[in-house]
Amino acid sequence: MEMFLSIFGFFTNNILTKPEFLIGIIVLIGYILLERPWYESFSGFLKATVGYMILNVGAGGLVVTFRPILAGLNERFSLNAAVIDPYFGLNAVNAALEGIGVATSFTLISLLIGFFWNILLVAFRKITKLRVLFVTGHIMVQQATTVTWIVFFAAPDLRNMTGAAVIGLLVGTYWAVFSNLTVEATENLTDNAGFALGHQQMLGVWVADKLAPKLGDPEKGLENMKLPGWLSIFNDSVISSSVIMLLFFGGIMAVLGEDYMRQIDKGFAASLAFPTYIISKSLLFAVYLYILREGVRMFVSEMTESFQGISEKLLPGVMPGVDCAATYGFAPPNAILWGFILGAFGQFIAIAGLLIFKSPIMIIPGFVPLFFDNATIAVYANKRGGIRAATILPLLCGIVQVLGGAFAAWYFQLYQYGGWHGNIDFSTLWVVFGIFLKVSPIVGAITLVLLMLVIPQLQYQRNKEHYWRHGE
Ligand code: ASC
Repeated sequence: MEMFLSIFGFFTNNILTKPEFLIGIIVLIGYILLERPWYESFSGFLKATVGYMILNVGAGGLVVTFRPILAGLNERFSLNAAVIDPYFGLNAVNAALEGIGVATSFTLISLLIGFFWNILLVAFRKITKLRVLFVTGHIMVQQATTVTWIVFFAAPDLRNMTGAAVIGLLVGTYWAVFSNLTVEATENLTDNAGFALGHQQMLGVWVADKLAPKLGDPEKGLENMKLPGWLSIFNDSVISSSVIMLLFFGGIMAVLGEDYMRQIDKGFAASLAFPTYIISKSLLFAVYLYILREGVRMFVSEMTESFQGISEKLLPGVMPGVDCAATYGFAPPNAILWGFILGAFGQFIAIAGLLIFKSPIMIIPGFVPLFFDNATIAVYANKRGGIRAATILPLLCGIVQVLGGAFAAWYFQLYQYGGWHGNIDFSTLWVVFGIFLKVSPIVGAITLVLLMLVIPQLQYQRNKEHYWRHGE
């Protein structure tokens, strides 16, 4: 048992939570199966791994730089609000688990069970009709953690290994089924690049992809939006993201004030003036977005090519579920910013609603759901319904993120620990799941898993001919 656990520990810490290696190894295997010379396979491994690491530098830089600024509003003004952001959600759950005297390692056990369950579901794809292996490790950690709390909160009797198995089955089925639900939309967006989403807005993307054509015209997309005269400088995404973020985050930093920023940011050199600090911090947005897109380009092109090997020879019809940022290379850059702005509008409208109706729960926007969910929804919405869909859907998503997040923070009692996961699937789908589980833990969990497993069957029935695009 000891050895088993240490092998699992090694696997979790070195491969599962390091998606760059998981992707790199998948690419390597793909090239070997395509019988490429060893040096080409090796360079494919390196380019995919480095590409993913570059993506991580961009995404991580955005998160680390801008998350504390939004969250700072809470602390600076003692708002006692819950921050809707998966990193705050993770801390809240760990604190809550400690609060009820339960080891936080349950979250990792559930994560492993979920991952292997996902593999099994895909291995039996002839029966399950599931085509995607979720490989985004840091997201799996966050989601397994939140679901651990949802189950342990709903069913105190399940605060044990049986509970960990229930959580693993629930979350693993969610990974397999909902990433599978994004296949068609992602293939359409990327012109069959061979991956699906393995992230936090998979239901959101499916809904957006279905609603977008009803809301607008794909011919009138953001890529065709050409601003006239001097405004044309904003057609360049470096300019538009710099200016927008200077206004948005610059404004917030100015409100937070120099003293507070010096307090929370140890990198704020004593010799640096506040205005210079604000400008350089805000411009980092454009820098990280640029880096992120370069990384995406590098690893996606390797993955697309090598995955033919896997889908032809090893696992016909299977594809990886990857970070939402992978889709940003397939959209005009202004779609990403557009989603962010409209999502922010939506969130502010909903927060104003909470204030006006004197909600006992107050919410502070979290950077991760605000940016990554809404940018992703806008990317898919724009593809199928142009600028109108890319305007309406992130706006609605922002509203639901706040209202659903407020309800979840209250219902699951994580409010007192300061945060809730906050991504759109966790402010909608998982709230409903949680209520279900509270009413009837074991029967509820079995029913939910079975209901989820029906979804790919329906997808298959509707689209038998093109379902297995890469063979089978
Ligand atoms: C998340 C999360 C991140 C980002 C990143 C986007 O949900 O936890 O760090 O989105 O995965 O590229």
